[in-house]
Amino acid sequence: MATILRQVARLEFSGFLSTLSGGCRHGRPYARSHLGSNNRNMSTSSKIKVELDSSNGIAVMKFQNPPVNSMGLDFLTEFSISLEKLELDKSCRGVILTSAQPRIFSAGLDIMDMYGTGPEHCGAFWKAVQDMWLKLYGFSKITIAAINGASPAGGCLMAMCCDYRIMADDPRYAIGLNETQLGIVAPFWFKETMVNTVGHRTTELSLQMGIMYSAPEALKIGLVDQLVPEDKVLSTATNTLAKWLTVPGHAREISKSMMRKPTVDKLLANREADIENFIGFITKDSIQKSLGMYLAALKKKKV
Ligand code: CO8
Repeated sequence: MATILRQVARLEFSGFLSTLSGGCRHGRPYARSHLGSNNRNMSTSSKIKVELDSSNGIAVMKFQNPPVNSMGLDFLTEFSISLEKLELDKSCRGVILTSAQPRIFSAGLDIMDMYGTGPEHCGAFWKAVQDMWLKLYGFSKITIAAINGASPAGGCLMAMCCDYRIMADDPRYAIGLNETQLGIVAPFWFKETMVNTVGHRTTELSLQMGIMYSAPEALKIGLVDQLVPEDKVLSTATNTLAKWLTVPGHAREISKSMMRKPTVDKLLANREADIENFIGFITKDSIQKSLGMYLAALKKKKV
């Protein structure tokens, strides 16, 4: 555990250092890139590309973690650092999450981080999952998910944390919390994020059955807000964010916090217990067996 925490601390510190040194120009923490006069490339890693357009204050975080944008410990740590930087950057007014991988927004948490890795790694991993959720669900600026592909489990959670969801209008792409299909249980804060998005009854059905919804079904239950052709997902997200920016910022921000703070506070008050609970659950022989079977089926394309 100590080794992993040290690694995470190093990553955080190097992110902090790059904020200070990586081009602290005119009081702004990032260097201008070659991308064009309005775009600053703010990437802290190769797994997530971050570009901020200074003409409109809109940042795009593009997941580029092949093959399926699974969220392992490194990905999650880098995500949280990048988001924290955007929260602190006064020139950023809103963030769009999307994928650079074809057909996949994100395959969710990296199952390999939970399978056969032992309690220490699982604890550090779960803390990184909590960090991602706390930062994204509690993010004060506007967030839009531009869902351009499949989005199971953790991918769905990330999308639900955003203020608005635009999905590619393609029935082959599915989104949902499918944890029970893996023999695992979504924790209370996954559940509450979904309740806050689609309501109690739909969440109960979804969680018990581990339902993955096609894009049209997801629109019908309100899991996503809008479907557009795939090649319009990002431009629609940008236009939508620009519209949201016309609302007085302080009033929108307080309204967002009013809706979400009780859920955020609940996890903040129970972080350690939630980590212990996760470790105890995920390291059980029976749960490891379920994960192993799911992985084998995934590799044989039977999922
Ligand atoms: N983690 C690790 N590896 C993965 C994952 C994942 N989430 N998803 C896919 N992979 C691997 C596959 O095994 C495959 O590996 P290999 O090349 O070695 O065979 C490779 O990535 C490519 O996958 P596919 O061939 O399946 O790619 P496709 O383009 O055909 O399909 C999909 C992409 C639709 C994303 C498909 O891979 C899929 O459905 N993946 C499963 C996604 C899933 O079920 N995720 C759930 C993760 S659990 C989670 O996010 C929340 C857990 C909460 C824990 C609570 C416990 C208390």
